[in-house]
Amino acid sequence: MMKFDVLTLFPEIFKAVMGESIIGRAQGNGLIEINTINIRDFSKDKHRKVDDYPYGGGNGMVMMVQPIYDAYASIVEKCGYKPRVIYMSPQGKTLNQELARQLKENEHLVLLCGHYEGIDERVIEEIVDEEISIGDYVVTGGELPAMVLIDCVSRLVPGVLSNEGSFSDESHFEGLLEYPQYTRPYEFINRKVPDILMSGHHANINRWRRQQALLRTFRKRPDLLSELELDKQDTDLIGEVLDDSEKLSLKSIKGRKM
Ligand code: 4H6
Repeated sequence: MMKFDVLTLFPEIFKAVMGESIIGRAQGNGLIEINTINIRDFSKDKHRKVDDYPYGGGNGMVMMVQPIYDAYASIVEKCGYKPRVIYMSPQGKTLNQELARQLKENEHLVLLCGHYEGIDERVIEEIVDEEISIGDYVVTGGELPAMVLIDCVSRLVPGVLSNEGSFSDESHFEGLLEYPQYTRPYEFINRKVPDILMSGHHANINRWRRQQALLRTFRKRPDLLSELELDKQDTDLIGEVLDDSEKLSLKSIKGRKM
């Protein structure tokens, strides 16, 4: 069981989005738990105010220390220890599959979602252990990034994906992109499924899939390929399907960080 507590002004978004599909089922199965804590419930203001004007002037509003700190303290009080707190922010370390694997090792994570122009720096200093970004762009609140992180980490929790180990085979496993997938019908607007997949020869199919994964990664994301050590088998495999100029370019990225 992995537990996520989310500090947010918009708890309903989480209930709606994370209540569906694989993540919804994982919650139902007790494999993960996602609790939302409405920061506004901890406002001491009669109008439930949680933001104020920035000291020094400037545009927008800043989320106040007190409601966030008290919301966090309510979690600590309930669980009896200080769980790891992650602040979703454009200034954080970029989330990738490697970081997701590390995060999965935590039994309990608290995700802090900012809004407006962000949060008073002092609450970040006081409670935040790690700042994480989902990529180099800005969205209006930390909620969507938090949901991306929860989804990405939860699918690594054993049992969450019905087909156990199906994630080990795919996408960023070993740093390669996924091979192409096909299902019925066999023919669609003159495009047939590759013969090899119809052959029933599983060794050849696995070899072809590996070749396609290498080829796609080389063509679409050469930056990922340059992070990997290709052994001779893989180099020969992709070499079968590259033209001469691609072979040269593969040589130039191999063993060199781009
Ligand atoms: C913290 C600080 C995360 C959170 C500022 C959050 C992108 C990511 C936010 C802000 C986020 C990411 C508030 C600054 C709106 C811009 C919420 N955006 N912003 N890349 N936004 O993970 O104005």
